[in-house]
This record gives sequence, structure tokens and C-alpha cells, in this order.
Amino acid sequence: MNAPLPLQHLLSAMPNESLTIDPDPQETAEWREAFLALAASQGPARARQMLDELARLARAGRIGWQPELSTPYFNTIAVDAQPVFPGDLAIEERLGSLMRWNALAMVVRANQAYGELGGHIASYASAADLFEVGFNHFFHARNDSAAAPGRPEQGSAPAGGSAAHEVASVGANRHRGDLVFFQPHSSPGVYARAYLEGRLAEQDLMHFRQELTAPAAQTGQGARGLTSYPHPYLMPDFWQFPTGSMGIGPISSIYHARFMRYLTHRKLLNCEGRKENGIHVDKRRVWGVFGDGEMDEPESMSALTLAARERLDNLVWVVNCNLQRLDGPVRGNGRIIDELEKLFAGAGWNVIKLVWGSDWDGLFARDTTGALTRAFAHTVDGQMQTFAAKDGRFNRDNFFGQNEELARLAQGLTDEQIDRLKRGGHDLVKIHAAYAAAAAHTGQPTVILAHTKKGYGMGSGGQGKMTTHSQKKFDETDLIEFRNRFNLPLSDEQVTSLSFYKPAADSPEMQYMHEHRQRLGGYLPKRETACDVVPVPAIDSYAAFALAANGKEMSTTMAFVRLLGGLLKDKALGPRIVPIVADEARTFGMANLFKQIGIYSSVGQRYAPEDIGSVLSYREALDGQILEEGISEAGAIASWTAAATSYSVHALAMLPFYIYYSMFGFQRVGDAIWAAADQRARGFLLGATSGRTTLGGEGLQHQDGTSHLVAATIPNCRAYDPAFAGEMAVIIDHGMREMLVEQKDVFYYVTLMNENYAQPSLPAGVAAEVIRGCYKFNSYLPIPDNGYSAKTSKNVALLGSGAILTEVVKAAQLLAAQGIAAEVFSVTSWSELARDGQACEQRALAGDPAPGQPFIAQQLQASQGPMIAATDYVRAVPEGIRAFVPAGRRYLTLGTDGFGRSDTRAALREHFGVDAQSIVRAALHALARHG
Ligand SMILES: Cc1ncc(C[n+]2csc(CCOP(=O)(O)OP(=O)(O)O)c2C)c(N)n1
Repeated sequence: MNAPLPLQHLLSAMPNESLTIDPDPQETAEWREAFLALAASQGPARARQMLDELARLARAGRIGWQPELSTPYFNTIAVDAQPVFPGDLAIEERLGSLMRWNALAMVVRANQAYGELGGHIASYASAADLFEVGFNHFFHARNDSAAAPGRPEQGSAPAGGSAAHEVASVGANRHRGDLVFFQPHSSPGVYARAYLEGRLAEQDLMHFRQELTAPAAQTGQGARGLTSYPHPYLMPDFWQFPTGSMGIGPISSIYHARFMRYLTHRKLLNCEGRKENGIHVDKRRVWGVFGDGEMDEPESMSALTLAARERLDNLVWVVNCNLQRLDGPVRGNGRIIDELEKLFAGAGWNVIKLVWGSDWDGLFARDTTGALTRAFAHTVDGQMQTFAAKDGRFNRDNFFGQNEELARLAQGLTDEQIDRLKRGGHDLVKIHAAYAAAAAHTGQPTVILAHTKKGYGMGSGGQGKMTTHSQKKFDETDLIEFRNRFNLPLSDEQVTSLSFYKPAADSPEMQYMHEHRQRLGGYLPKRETACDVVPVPAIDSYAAFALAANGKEMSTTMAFVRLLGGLLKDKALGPRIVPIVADEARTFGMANLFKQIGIYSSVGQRYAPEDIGSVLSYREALDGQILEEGISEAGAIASWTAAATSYSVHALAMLPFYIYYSMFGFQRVGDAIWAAADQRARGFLLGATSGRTTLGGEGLQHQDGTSHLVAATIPNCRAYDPAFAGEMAVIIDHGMREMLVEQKDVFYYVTLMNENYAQPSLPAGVAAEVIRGCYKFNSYLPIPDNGYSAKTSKNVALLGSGAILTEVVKAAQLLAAQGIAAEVFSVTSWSELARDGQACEQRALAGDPAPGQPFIAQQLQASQGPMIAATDYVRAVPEGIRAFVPAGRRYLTLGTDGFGRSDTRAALREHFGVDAQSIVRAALHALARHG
């Protein structure tokens, strides 16, 4: 895994503290010499073999020795193992400097105009070289269209690449692109590149973080506002992956890489390297550039072992170790690179440390005693940050001045040269070597731990400063210093006026930049949406049992699983379905699917399952369809997001159904769902065992009473709480058509219950009303036998959703028995009703003379008397429609606010006041007050 180090570093690295009490130094020296002689004469492979053998002996003898997972603070790739840099260093450095400048100018200008806009410079300053090497040499754009990759239409990019590059791009024609996750606070740098590439105009840059005031938002034309961070929702033709919320990018990148394997293994889309018609098509990779602070997020870490277990060698992470986060150092008193090295190596990743730049090579070569190794070994990151923030003189005195050996190493260097000694993540040659090694590595995911400086080149005011994360004000001196530092071809006037700079179209820089992107298939980031229409079968062909249930008893979960089984059998749609579970398939009665469609496993099934003879046998298979994610809701939702965005990322529409305990959805991984919404996900989330009282004995932590509240806040999420199988079928059918046929960017949240009850057939003609959120289920008139007359009776309208509708129906019957006429409305979606009402209101406020009447008002119009709404969710859910129910009538809501309890459904419903008796009481109370 790690390339060999020069021998003197091995020598210096080996002594450790235990040797200070070495009882037999002579013997120790003999062993060391023997080992070094072996390595020198027979090479590293033989040396490793010998170490393995010794380790085996130590283990067998219970010696209690543990190998260290960390290596010295050096580059993993030895100088003589570096490939020749395949580009023009000078041009790439000039280009990089221009990106840095334009990014800086964009942020500073925005803040000069409006101090409140914010923005970041320091993160990109540290990541710029990491990005640029990727852009120039590694990040492959999608290029699977018939046409060769063209130049961007917008801007003034020159036409035509060299003949050699045209040929190269033909070879790249069928590549569907790498997936690149950009560190969010570095977005200005990505915009700066798109500007040089001609994909964004100067006017666009002038509207960084001004999405609403930009002309495009006002008039639909002209400059558009650039989003703060990568937000596909807001720049749908540009950003692919939202990364603004720390941790979501990392975990998402792993599941995307795994999903590409899934598509390959299921023979839906080959993402591996291969020959096609005699042309080599490169393997598609996922590249993720993330922050070292971001690695603290549980989501960042939680799927590392999955990536290793799945041998995801299509995944490369570049961790930008600038040693700082927002407030201060990531590990002031330790070394984050060492810590991450151990962590990733322990998880089974290939680790490439990219610590020092090329100008350190000479120092290491001259350091025959290992003084540098020893110095780094006791330099913690907080100190390293101080070295970054101070000048060459300080570094000479305080780092190289630590002892004679170090001082001697620095003797030939001026203070300025010391100041400019590069960290690995700022050295294009070293970065290229690391990326090339990562791309060539097989059998494991790779992480590159790139040592950088936060605010690199931002001068005395920014580089390495504790406050640099949010620095966006530069005075004239700082700007001139920056110009000089990066040799920018700008006059003082251009600098102080923060002019954007773009070289002439025929300049070597621009030619070079375009040619390199042409070779890699075009420009990125770029989000595309064209994909095939997947036909959805007629609803009767798979859901007749639910539509005409005829009073059959079942739960809506059972009905859903049966419906899913039917859909999976459809020839066109079936293969596109991705059932996802987080270790709860048996809870939801899905075990029958194990055998029918198999559980995806990248290695098939290497064991005879205990239940092999059973029809429900646990079957893992290479082409298995179910994604069984184990107990990781964060993983399962990332997996769902990968499938739900396949239509865009892979131009292959897939339809994920992730079914889970509803409590562990929006509450547990709400932010990940929000990110999926940003990414315009299309798919179904099924919140099963839902409702605070419908899931009986499980108690407080399991009983969900809030998911619909949160779901309602996500604009492209359509949330439904159907009571009956027929309603559920209509909703799923409609959702599939919206997503697969009409290709709308929506996803559906549907709650399912585990309570068995008689399922009525869906009344004819109500399907459209089910989708809009409410239909009249039935009327319950006073029973004449009891001496009541319909004419003289009082009236109520009862609304209910999900399993509580059964309580509402019982209540209606009880009321009828007491001489009160009750009309029952099944509310399938409180949030859709509320949105419809809000839309009417908005139209009215906008002066529309015919804003329309809210749908819920229309539905309730013909009913009379007070309206009582009951759900298994907190009252705020039915409260959402209060403003839109018919005026002048009492509207009373019943819900399940408070903590859940373990008990029977009946006891729970009584406790929360959502049982039939409570509904009756509420109706009588309302009638008493308002008659
Ligand atoms: C979930 C989440 N929590 C907090 C933040 C606020 N935040 C933005 S950047 C940042 C520090 C990032 O540090 P690091 O990952 O080291 O990146 P750097 O900018 O230093 O390169 C924080 C805490 C966020 N964006 N997302």
C-alpha cells in the first residue's frame, strides 16, 4: 500500500520510546541492520514478507504486539515513484492563480456591495490546487451523447481544439462522467473556473449570493444569481451534488459509488472500465473533496467500512487537511492527518498521505539523520497552523531553529524560500502523483490526506489565521500583496477595483484549459436531466386487490408489500425498482421478496443459508435487487438518494422505495432528506409502523407523531397518510406517473400502518380527490329506529387520516346512534390541502380576481356543523388547514402531542384523545357551543 521510504527515514522512524530503555542496544542494532540489508538487497516486497512472518510468530506466541497504523509524517509516494507530470506546470499555475483571483474578487465584491451576504475565500484558497489537478487531468465529464463535446455556448471561449484532442474526445464518447463532490465553501473557485471556461458570464459572478435580485430571477433573462454552496435545486443545470451540510457529501459519495456497482452488477448500466467497439471506456469514479473538520461528522465516518467491504475502488476521497475548521484548529493538540490515516487504514482504505511539496524533497534527501522526522513527530497541528500564519523568518527561527541539524538544513534557503516551502496539497506534481496512484489502485477505496494551508496566499491578514474562515474583506495593501504573490497580470487599478480577469481566447492558458477539458469529455460540474420514460403499468394490473378490497382485512403495509410484489413483476418497470430496507424487511412482511428478487451482494452468497429449504429463504445474489442496508438509516437514505437521482446522474431512471420505521425517517435523517430534495430526488419514502398510537407496545422512542409535520416543510415532497389500501394504491400509481412518465422532480412520503382492519373498496371516481388530499368517505345519518329524524338532527363533519380514520368512522356511528348526522371525510394529505389553500391565498394576495376556492373548502362546503379533525400525529398537522376550511364553523383538532407510551392501541388512543369516544366528546362539545 505505502511506497518505500528512503532508508535514512526508516532509520530515523524506527526508534521509539521503548528503545530509551533498550536492555541490549547491540542486539537491537544487529536486528535493524539485518532488516535494512534485506530491504536494500531484496526490495520492499521481501521486506514486507519478512515482517509478516515476524508478525505471525509474534501473534502465535501471544507476544502482545500490535502494528502501528500510522506512518511517519511523509508523503506516501516516494519521489522516485512519482510519474512524470503530464502537463505544463507554468500554465497550470497561471490558470490556478486566475481562479484564485476571480474567486476572491467575486466574494469581496459581493460583500462590498452588501455586507450581509457572506461568502468564503479561505477554504478555496486551500483547495484550489486540489481542484485544478482534478479539472485538468482526472475529473471526467459526461459525454455519452452522439455529438462530440462542444464548447460552451455562453461566453467568449474560442472554438476548436487540436486534432489530437478531437481524437481523444472520440475515445471518451461513451463515458457517462465521474461524480465530483466539491467542498461547499469552495464554490467560488468552481464558479471562477466556469467563468474562464465561458459557462458563466462576468455578470453572473457579479451576482454571487444574490439569487433573488439577479436579473434572471426578476425577468427570466440575463445574469443569474450564483448559489452560496452547491445547490442543484437552485442551479439545476450546474451543480449535481449538494454538500453544504457537513457530512452529507461524504456519506452520499460512498453510496453513489456503491450504487454504480449495483447498476453494473444488475447489468443495467456498466460503470466499470471496459472496451466498447474497440475503444477503451474508462471506469467511472466518484471523487469527493471534503474538509478535515468535516470528518468529525458521524455521517462522514459511518460508511467507511462499507466502502472497504464493497471494495469500492471507484471511490477517491481527497481530504483537504488545512488543519483548520471554522473556529480554530481541527486537532490543535494532535495531528489530524495521523488520526485520519489510522482511522481510514483501520477501516480498510488505501491511504495516500500527501504531506509535503516538491521543494521539501531536497531537504529530506539532505536530512541524513532523520531530524525532520523527529521534528514533525512532536509538532502538533496547532503549532503547524502557527507556522502557516507566520513568515519565513519566524519559521527559520522556530521550526528550523529547534536544533543544529534542522538549522543546517535551512542554511541555503532565504526567508522567502522558507516561507514558500509548499505543503503537499499545494504542489501540482505531488497532487497529480497522488491522484494517479488513487485512480490506478484496485480493490480498495482510496483516501488522499492532502496537507494544505487554510487561506493559502491570503497574506498576513488571512493565511493560517484563526479567523480566516469567514474573512472576506481585503484592503488595498492585501489585494496588491495577493496580486504580487500569485504574479497576476493585473494593474494596480484592476486590483483595487476588483476587476475580473479572463485571458484572451487565443492565449496559451485558455487554449490549454479548453483542450484539457475536451480530453476529459467536456465541462463540469454539469447537471443533466434527460432520461428515458419508464412506462407505468395500468393500476388494475397490479393493485386490483387494493382498489376492490371488499372489506378484506389487512394493514396498509401488507397491501403495499403485495402491490410492490406486483410492480416488480412488470417487465419494463420491475427492473427499475430499488427496494431499500434498513434491517426491517421482516417487520414489514417483506421476507417473501428475499427469494423472489434477491438481496444485492457484490460477492453473491458464500454460505448456505440456515433456511435454505424455505420459500422465504434469505437469498443474497450479485444481481439481487433489494438493498439491505443494515442498521444505518443514514446509509439507507444515502442509498435511496443515489437511486432517486439516477435519472440525472446516470441518465437512467430508477425508482427507489425505501421502507422504514417512520420515526427513524424525518426525525432521524431529516437533513439528509432535505439534501435529497435539493438534489431533486424522485422516489418513494414509506414511513411504516407509523402513527403514535397505531404502533402499540413499542413506546416513546418508536412512535412517530411528527413525520408529517416535517415532510410538509419540504417543497418537493408530497406527503400522504392514507387510511385504506385503495387510497394508497392510487397515490403510488400517481406518484410513479409523475416521476417516471411526466418526469417531475417530486418525491413521495407515504405512511403505512401495521394495524389490520377491514379495507373498503375505493369508491368510484374519487382517485383525483385522493391525490388532492380529501374525499367524502361516507355519511352516517341518525338511525330512525332510535326515534331520530334526519331532518331535525344536528350535523357534524368528521375528518380523519391514516388508521385514525377507523376511529372517526366509529365515532360517526356512535353520533348517529345519538341522533347526530355525521359526514366522514378521509383526508389523505393534510399538507397537500394546506399547500392548495396557500396557493389560493397567494393568488388572492397577488390581486388575481379569480384566485379559486381552497379544495378543502370545496370538499366541506356541502357538509354542516362543526368540523372535527383527528390524526395519529401532533395537532399541528391538521391545524395546517385551519385557514382554509369553510368560514363561520368551529374547527376542532385532535392529535397525539406529547411522548408516546408502551400500551395497547386502545389504551394509547384513549390516552391521547384520538379514539372514537374522544372524537364523539369533541363533536358534542362543539355542537353544545355552536349548535
Ligand atoms: C452540518 C453542518 N454543521 C455546521 C456547518 C457550519 N460550517 C460550515 S464550514 C464549517 C467548518 C468546515 O471546516 P472544514 O471541513 O475543515 O473545511 P475548511 O473550510 O476548513 O476547508 C462549519 C462548521 C455546516 N455547514 N454543516
